[in-house]
Amino acid sequence: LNQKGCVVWITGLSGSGKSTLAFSLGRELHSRGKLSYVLDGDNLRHGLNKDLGFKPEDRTENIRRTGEVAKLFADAGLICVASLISPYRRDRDTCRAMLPDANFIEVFMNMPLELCEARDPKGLYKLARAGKIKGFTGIDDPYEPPVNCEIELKQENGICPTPTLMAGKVVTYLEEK
Ligand code: GGZ
Repeated sequence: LNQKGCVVWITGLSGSGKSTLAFSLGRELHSRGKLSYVLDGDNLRHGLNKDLGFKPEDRTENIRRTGEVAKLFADAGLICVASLISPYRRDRDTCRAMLPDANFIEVFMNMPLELCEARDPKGLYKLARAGKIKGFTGIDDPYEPPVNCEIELKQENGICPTPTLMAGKVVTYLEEK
């Protein structure tokens, strides 16, 4: 295995396309013979992090644990793709600090709230607007956008790039580094 491990950390609002990008990236890397593993926030909350909710201290612990596991995968030589809202800048920086700086690639899914809310794949924004979910990111809980991310993905001329195109941008970045 001729491959150096790293962590690709995807942050953004619910419905911004983090999981879709993460799994698309996983497939793209696989097709190039690269070993990767996806740690998806929503999935981890069914297992490793099932004891955690969405209070700020729970999110912080969710991100810390996931960062530690991502570091283990990177140590093992894999490209670990983590997709979590990870709304607080300090928590993301905690994960960054666990690795040599070049091995932590922060990817910002910079999609407008209106787009995420219009997609609303699980109807959670609707519930949050109705006050049935409290502390929902972007509605009544903050999202702090990165100031130091390695890659920013956003709409171009009002159109969201396809997951394949976005995954390609990340792969290009990884290849160049
Ligand atoms: C944000 C919430 C909430 C609240 C449930 N706020 O888009 P989804 O549905 O499928 O994925 C979201 C997931 C967020 O988990 P993370 O581990 O990524 O969050 S964090 O990094 O902030 O710890 C969303 C769903 O859980 N969800 N309640 N209140 N998202």
